Amino acid sequence: MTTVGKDLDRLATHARLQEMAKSPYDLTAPNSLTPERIASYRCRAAGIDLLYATQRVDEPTLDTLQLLADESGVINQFLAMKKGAVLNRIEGYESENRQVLHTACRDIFHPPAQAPEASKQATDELAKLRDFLTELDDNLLLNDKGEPFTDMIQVGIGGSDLGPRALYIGLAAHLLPNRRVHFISNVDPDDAHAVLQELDLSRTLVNVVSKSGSTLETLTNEELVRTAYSKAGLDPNHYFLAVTGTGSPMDNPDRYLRSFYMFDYIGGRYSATSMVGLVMLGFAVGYDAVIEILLGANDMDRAAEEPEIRKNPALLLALFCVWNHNFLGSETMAVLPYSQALLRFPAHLQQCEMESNGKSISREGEPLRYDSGPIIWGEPGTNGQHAFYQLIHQGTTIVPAEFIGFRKSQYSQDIMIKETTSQDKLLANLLAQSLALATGQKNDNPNKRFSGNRPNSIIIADRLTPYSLGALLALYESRIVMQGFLWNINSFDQEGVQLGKNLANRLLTHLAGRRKDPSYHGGDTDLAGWAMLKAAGLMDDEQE
Ligand code: G6Q
Repeated sequence: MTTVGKDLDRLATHARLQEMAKSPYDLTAPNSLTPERIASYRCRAAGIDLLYATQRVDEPTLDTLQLLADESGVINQFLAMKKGAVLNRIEGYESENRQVLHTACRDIFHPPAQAPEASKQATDELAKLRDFLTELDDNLLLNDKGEPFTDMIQVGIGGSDLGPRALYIGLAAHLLPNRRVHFISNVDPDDAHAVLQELDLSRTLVNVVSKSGSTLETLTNEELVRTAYSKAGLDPNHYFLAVTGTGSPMDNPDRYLRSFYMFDYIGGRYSATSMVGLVMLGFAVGYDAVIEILLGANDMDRAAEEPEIRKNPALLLALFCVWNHNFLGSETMAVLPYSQALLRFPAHLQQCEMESNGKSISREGEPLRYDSGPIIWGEPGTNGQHAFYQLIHQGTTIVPAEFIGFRKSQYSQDIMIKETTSQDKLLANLLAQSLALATGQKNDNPNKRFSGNRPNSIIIADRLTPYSLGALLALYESRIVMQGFLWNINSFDQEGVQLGKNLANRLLTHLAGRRKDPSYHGGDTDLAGWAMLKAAGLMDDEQE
């Protein structure tokens, strides 16, 4: 089953939106943000509210965005994806040619599953995980000295690190007693050293996560950590777990205490709800919390099937991105969580969005005639307010923003000062920023003038919990793939990272060659690479 899309600029609605973009809704006009508008420009799914009165849209724009969604068949493509269509492909060219079934990992609550085989594989892995966690909880699985494990190191990079790490930090308030997780991702040896030096290795499990089982950074770090265990007199095979693709070079259960699997049809950056994230999260927050994450994600996945844009937050967010980016001309987008626990969520979204949608050819291999994915960036508020918000408010570039907040704090440990809690202060700031960006401020002094009309949305839920975090993750995953459908690009491969990897390997060949044989000269075959090594001072004896 394959699904072919249509280029954005070949849709009839494209020209209509271009026309509308000449005079978008003016948020600075008197009475533009009426209480009725604020109350009604709101959409809810899986416990998450999306407030969008501060976007530059009105009823005619929304109606036309609805037509755009219908005409591009975005929801049909989303449904096809969930049922196992081969969407990771470029028509007529060599490509990964795979299904895209991360949603199947959580389609386990409402049988029959949409992609039954994939959901069955997810359920089987979950059962293995539950057994493993029960052994740990019941002290049936102990270290060589008969003590329980208290720590875990996750070794992985990219999709095998960012999403899982963002979720772990997001759920630190839910940690089981005496459980902590640490991450080693960078091949920078200092990253590993900093983690290893503070741990009692004898009570630490190591979860090596690599779908391909062949990633340089991860394999290097695995060896580094294995060496540390051996030096400490510990047998690494009694401490190391693997999460990998079936048949990968890491699929070697003899080397690991346990092996868990993820599958070809789950892309790295979409893999946080596969074993890539769940083994570590199960250790940290327990199996029940893992199920809650999956439930939240599945509820949002189901809500994302809704064809009416006003009832589908993922689709609305995707359409606002296209509206702001392709029609109103913004180049970047800020994700601004008003929650310290979401510290690494923007970093995860950066990968998810930019690796997925940083493309310049269509699914037919043709150069795009319009922009695809924006640059994504962000930091938690209110800290960001004291850093880069100046540019968002008064800079020459318009940065559409997405604020994320929660009505209640995670720990409920708060202080009342001047009749308001810290949580009140946090949320008042979030709402104030949204209003300030939208409405701006007139002033005779140009230095104190705010132009306004800076579009933004608010995503708000009751509290950051395993359920709401699962729903939030799925909200973003779905909006990112929907944007890809609207742009008619393949959001599921990442050929753009290959060239740098290949060149790094070539440079490593030179370094190794020189280390083995001082007369080795790589400049014969690689003038530029060799010259770069010399200029950087990595070929000391060749310095002029
Ligand atoms: C994500 C990418 C990439 C990948 C890493 C790690 O979609 O494919 O970030 O996750 O390169 O790959 P492995 O899991 O195979 O080590």
